Order: sequence, then structure tokens, then C-alpha cells
Amino acid sequence: MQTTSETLFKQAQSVIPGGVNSPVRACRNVQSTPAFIAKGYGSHLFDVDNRAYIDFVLSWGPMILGHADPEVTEAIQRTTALGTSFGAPSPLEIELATEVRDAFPSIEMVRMVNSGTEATMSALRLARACTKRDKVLKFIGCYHGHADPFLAQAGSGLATLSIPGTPGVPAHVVEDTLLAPYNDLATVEELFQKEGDAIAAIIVEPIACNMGLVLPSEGFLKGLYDIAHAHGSLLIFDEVITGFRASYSGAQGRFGIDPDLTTFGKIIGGGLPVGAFGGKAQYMKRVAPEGDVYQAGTLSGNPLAMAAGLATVRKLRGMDYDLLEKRTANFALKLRDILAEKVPVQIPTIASMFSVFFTEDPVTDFASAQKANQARFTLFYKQMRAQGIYLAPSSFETGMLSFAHSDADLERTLAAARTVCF
Ligand code: KE4
Repeated sequence: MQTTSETLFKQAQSVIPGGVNSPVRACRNVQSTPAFIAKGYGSHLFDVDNRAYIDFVLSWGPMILGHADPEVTEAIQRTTALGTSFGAPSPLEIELATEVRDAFPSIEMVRMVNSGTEATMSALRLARACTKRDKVLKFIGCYHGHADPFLAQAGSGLATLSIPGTPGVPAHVVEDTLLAPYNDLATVEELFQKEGDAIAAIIVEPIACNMGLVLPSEGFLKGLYDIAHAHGSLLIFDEVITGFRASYSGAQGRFGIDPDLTTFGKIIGGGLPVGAFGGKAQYMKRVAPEGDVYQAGTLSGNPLAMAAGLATVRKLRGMDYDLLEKRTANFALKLRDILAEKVPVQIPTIASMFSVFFTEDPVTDFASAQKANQARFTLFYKQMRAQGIYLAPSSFETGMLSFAHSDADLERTLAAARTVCF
């Protein structure tokens, strides 16, 4: 008997490439049919067959308060009634930009866009304009959205689908993209010795979440800051995932680093399409119309997305991030103990994030992440999903807790893990 998701997936594939609007959702690498989701409340999702799941994907990050948070929902409903988009300034844009600026000391000005991809694409253009240089250094396995310059050995869906680069990206574009392994300052230093005067910026996920969860080694981020500035390059922190998740002030607030530019997405939209880039006024004032670096967007700063983002970040201001981190760490430790009795496993964790690598050795970069046993991950994913635990369908993604996850949710998840066979 076909499930409704299976029926819908067949229909979807006849009209949408791969049946999905973003590749990683297709669950191809775990040989599964994606669950078509009908609704979500708090820490739970419900698929079109009304099957309930404890959700550790949280729409890939935005839903840190849980699904259908009452205050966020009310803000959206109230704002919708007044109109959804005017293509004109609205007070809400000032309010959200101010909340971001006040939460992130490195930021003096902010420009709203509609996705993380737009944010990183725009931040790179700005860095190139400000430095009059073309090259950018990114890290293998990091993902910064799907703009051409970043599709060189990227993480997330590209790693999941083993797409090293992407047809359609001209060779000359990625020639300006330099690559180094994550946590490898020596290679960064070497590249800067060779081409430092041509490098506009280093862009980095300050906590890597798109090759699975990989933490920055001691001194790595400060090293990037020092190397970039020693060569007149900018440091861009891609905080699309970590912004308002690694702490209320993101990874930069957690680690005490002062990047020149920062990119955002996900949480600042409260589940609606929003991205942003911000940083020092000396750079941001170059953005049109104040400056000459063009960047634009029909729906940028639209009231609905602003209202959802504002309700979210204002509620987050009062939330206990330390408690959420303690609960996540405790859960990750118990999950590691359960799985380690069966097979070798690593479960890195920080803030409200964790990921599962079936490998003997600690994962410090993409090469070591790739050594993880994918067949075991697929077995784990399938058996957990069959028990109503909704994990990211790739070991090159990061699991997340929300403030809505209960102790009962975590206990149920651990009980499910105890039954997994490899
Ligand atoms: P979007 O364009 O998808 O809003 O953001 C791109 C992006 C930029 N930077 C980082 C660090 C990101 O993680 C992302 C997007 N994250 C992936 C999940 N790891 C989005 C999920 C998807 O592609 O469907």
C-alpha cells in the first residue's frame, strides 16, 4: 500500500526536477522517499498521512523556537492583514536591522535580502569592490549557497549528491575561488603568501555545518582574522546557520571574533524567506544607493518576513541558550554512548547542534567527514525515521534542537536509537 507521500512524490517528479525544490530534500542518498509534510507544531512535524515526527531538521535551521510558534504566527497573521509587500520602505525593516546590529557588535549596518545565497553573493561582491580584488578563499566542504563563486567543492547538497562542481559555472569564475581544508591555517597562509594581494576575502562558516558539524580548532578563526587583515583582505563570517543559534550573537559572539562582514538567513526570517548581510559602515556604505556596489531585490525587507523575523529574534533575546546547549550536549552524549556500543561513531556537538559520523576518528575537515560510513548512516536514518524521528537525510548536514524540544522528545529519540541495528 503506497503512502500518500509516495503518491505525491511520483506526481511531484513529473512537474518539479527531482520532485523537490531543493536537492537535499529528495532523500536520494539515503534511498528514501521524502515525507510530504502537512503541518508542524513545536518540535513535531506531521506528514500527509498524519504520521508524527520529532523534528531535528527544523527547516534546516530557521525554526529554533519550534514550528508555528504562537507569537511568530500572530505577528505574521497581524501583518498579512495589512498587506504583504509594497516595494517601499517600512518601519519593520529598521526594527529588524536594528535588532541584528544590536545583537552583533561587529555590525554597524545591515542590508536585507531574500536568502542566504543572496546574502553571501552580495557580501562577496561588496568585498571585491572594497578591496579592488577578485579572488575569494573558501573552505572545502563549507556551503555558502548556490551562487557561482561558491560552487567549488562545496558542502550540503553538493557533498550529499557527490557533485564536486556544477555544470553551468564558467571555469573562469571558480578560478578566482581558492580552496583550503577547514581548520588548515598552514594552507591558508601558503595561499596568501602566493596570492594574498589578489584575495578580496576569506569566507568561512565559523562553525562548519554543511559537512556535518565540524568545530573550528583552537586559534583557527583568530588565525583567519589575522591572516586576512595582514594582507588587506576582508573576513566574511557566513552565519546563515549559526546566527542567533550558536549564541544570541552567533558564532562571532561566542568566539569573540570581529569579522568585517557577516551573512545571515534562516532564523532572522522566522521561517519566511529572508537573508541579510551586514558589517562595518566603512564597507556597507559602498552598497547602492549610498554607494556604487549594486545589490537589489523586489521582496527584500518585505513586511511579512520582517514581522516573522522580528517576533523570532525578539523572543530569542529572552531565551536560555545555556540551558538549550546543556540539554543538547547531554542528549548528544547519551546518543553517542548508545550508538558506540554498536559501531564506531563520532557525535560532535556545540550550542543546539549535533551531527552523527559513523567513523573511528574525530572529524576535523571534509576529508575526514568523507571517511564516515555512509551505508551505516543510511541504516541509521531509515530506522530512526521509521520510529518517527526526523533527521537530516545526509551526514553532511547538522541536526538541531529547538527551544520546543521536550525531555520526552529526547528520551523517545534515544529509545529509538537503542533499537537500531547495523
Ligand atoms: P539559502 O540560499 O538556502 O537560504 O542559504 C544558503 C546557505 C548559506 N550559508 C550557509 C552556511 C548555509 O547553510 C546555507 C543553506 N543551508 C542549507 C542546509 N545546510 C539549506 C538547505 C537546502 O539547500 O535545501
